[in-house]
Amino acid sequence: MKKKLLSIVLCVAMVMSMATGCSKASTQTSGDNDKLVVGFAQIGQESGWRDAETASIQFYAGQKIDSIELKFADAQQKQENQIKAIKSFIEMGVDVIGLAPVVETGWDAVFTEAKEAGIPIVLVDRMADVDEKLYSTFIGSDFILEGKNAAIEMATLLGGKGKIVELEGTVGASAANDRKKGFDDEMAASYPDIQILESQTGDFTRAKGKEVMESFLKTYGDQINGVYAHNDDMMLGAIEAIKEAGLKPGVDVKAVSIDGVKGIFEAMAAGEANVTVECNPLLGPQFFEVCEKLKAGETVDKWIKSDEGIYRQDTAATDLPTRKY
Ligand code: GYE
Repeated sequence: MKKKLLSIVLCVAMVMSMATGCSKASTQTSGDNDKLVVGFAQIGQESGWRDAETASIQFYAGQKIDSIELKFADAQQKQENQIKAIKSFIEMGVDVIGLAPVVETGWDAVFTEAKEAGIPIVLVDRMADVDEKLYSTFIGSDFILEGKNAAIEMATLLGGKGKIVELEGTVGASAANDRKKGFDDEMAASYPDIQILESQTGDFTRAKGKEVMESFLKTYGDQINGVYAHNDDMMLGAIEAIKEAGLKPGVDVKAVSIDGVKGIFEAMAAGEANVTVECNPLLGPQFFEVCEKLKAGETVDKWIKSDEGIYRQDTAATDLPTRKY
């Protein structure tokens, strides 16, 4: 209950800061100078995963209030808001800009502005399709591998044969493009008897995931043997739709998704989902470590990969208490 109240207060605060434009990003500061000043342009609050990432970043900065000043902007899933936020960070003269790019393309101009101002850009959790010289590093996952692993898990659940539907993430997002590529390519290459009936975006949200699954169920009914979702939130929505259609998620319709949020572990423990391929959102410590290095003029690896596992129904109940997000 307390948590809910806190998130409502946070939402209101974020919406208020957006209402006056992204240049009014929220700031965690104690008023000292000589700190590491970081601007972070977050995507929004579309999923439990993203809330966990935001919390990780804000918590880390909050713990180091004497040495870190964090300017945080929530773009409500709009690229134009992220661009505005980056421009305002450039104007403020921050040391480093962190960005989780909502979509892959369209960043060249604003990244060039940052480069000309001498401010390094750190891509966090999603990639941008720009020249390597325009950003310092990407901290995040191998989405193609996640998609491939999801395909192998689905094929195992179906015994190599069946019909499935796919719920894609946000159109144009690297996490959606590559999770689709990894999954579809692996299916085409290794599992000729599994047919992808249809694939549509659910925008990484639970509500959209449910809505799209409802329409898949209307079209294909009990022909659907499995659903692959690019994130757990969409799967949680799809599970509701499957139940409302009188089918058993996890049994009649196998469920494989990506992220590893608590909600999907609960669903797996209840037998309503089968597998989640982990994607780590707790990137705060790594992010600020990289920012410190960049401020000190050190070079960093171009891709700092996350270490991730695969979790299945059989261990979900014992795994659940150990999950951090
Ligand atoms: O999987 C999804 C989120 O970019 C890796 O974005 C991230 C994805 C994550 O909304 O749940």
